[in-house]
Amino acid sequence: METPINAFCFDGNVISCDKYGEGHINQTYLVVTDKGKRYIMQRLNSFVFKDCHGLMNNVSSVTSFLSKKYSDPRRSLHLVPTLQGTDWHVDHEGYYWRVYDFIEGSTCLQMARSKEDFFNSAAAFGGFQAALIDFPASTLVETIPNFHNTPARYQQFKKSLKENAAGRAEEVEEEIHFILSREEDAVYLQERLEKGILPLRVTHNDTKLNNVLLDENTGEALCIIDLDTVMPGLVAYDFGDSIRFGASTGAEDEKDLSKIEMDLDLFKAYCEGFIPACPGLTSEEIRSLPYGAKIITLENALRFLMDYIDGDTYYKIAHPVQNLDRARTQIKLVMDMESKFHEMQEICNSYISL
Ligand code: ADP
Ligand code: GN1
Ligand code: MG
Repeated sequence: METPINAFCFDGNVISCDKYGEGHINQTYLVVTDKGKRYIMQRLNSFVFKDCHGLMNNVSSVTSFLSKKYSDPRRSLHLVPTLQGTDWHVDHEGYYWRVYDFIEGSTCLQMARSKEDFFNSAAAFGGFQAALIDFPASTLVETIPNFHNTPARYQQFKKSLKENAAGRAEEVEEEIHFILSREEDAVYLQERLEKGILPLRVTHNDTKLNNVLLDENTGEALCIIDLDTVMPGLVAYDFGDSIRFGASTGAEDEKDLSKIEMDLDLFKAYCEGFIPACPGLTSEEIRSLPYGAKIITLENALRFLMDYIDGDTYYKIAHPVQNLDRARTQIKLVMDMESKFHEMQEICNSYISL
């Protein structure tokens, strides 16, 4: 793929530009110059994001809002301008490109090394909520409509089953059955949102552990990254997605399902970091957190399985059954969360002040 390195104001001459990171969506490159400066350059996935212009407006306003709140430049993402002075570049094929300063001295984890790592990531995601509490939410476009509307995901899933585009549905009947058997459970959050019981906040919506950078020396969280899905949402989904990914005892695509569990100690550590850092959570919001964990895990199981059935059109894959492997870990996690649900509720509810 041709990369538009001449479009951006890099400090020095570019000496390398290589694929980088573990994200499932965008094409990410590490750019290095002869002055030793490093950058993250990304081509947005226009299949996933239909309104890249609106998305970049969101990212541009959120990053400039956050950079005013933090004196340390490593605490927020910083967009590098193009030679024209814009925050992004559109190439001749219509693809959107952006460049961030590389956050030096940071580390990005695929799995927590300790409870402290997970606690630190939780405090950072809670702090992200706090930092955006006065952000003008109405200026944000919805970069993926109904992104975490789980009942709407079920409708998409059923459509995919009917179309069976890659002819794989017969092969995964057991997994399909599991997803369909939990359809009623999936409405809990959306229903409470529609009834006005749960409020919308400006949320991140993709709170995986690898979307936060930690200080490589102290392990403290430095910066929340991957702001493509920052939009109004429910706090339970942000909480839940972190649990889904970071409290799992195995990788998202682990083939050996006996290695997959939701670790209650990690769950507890996340609550300790996240709940106190989140400003003004209502009792209903706190009560909704364990549901967030289960429902977003179910939603991810559905989305991975749907992509497998569709023929792998959405997520990047490294081998032909990776989406199915991912769906299976998520199903195992949902079952494990169901068996631990009462304990999860007790831990969360202990934060409700009487
Ligand atoms: P995707 O949407 O595909 O997940 P991300 O924006 O999360 O893309 O970026 C992919 C990876 O690139 C991250 O997981 C992280 O390792 C790295 N990364 C992204 N931005 C930066 C940055 N500013 N500094 C250092 N590493 C970064
Ligand atoms: C994608 O971009 P990345 O890899 O951080 C996806 C999330 C999924 C996640 C599963 C825009 O996140 O919704 O939960 O993969 N992002 C988008 O790992 O669809
Ligand atoms: Mg990411």
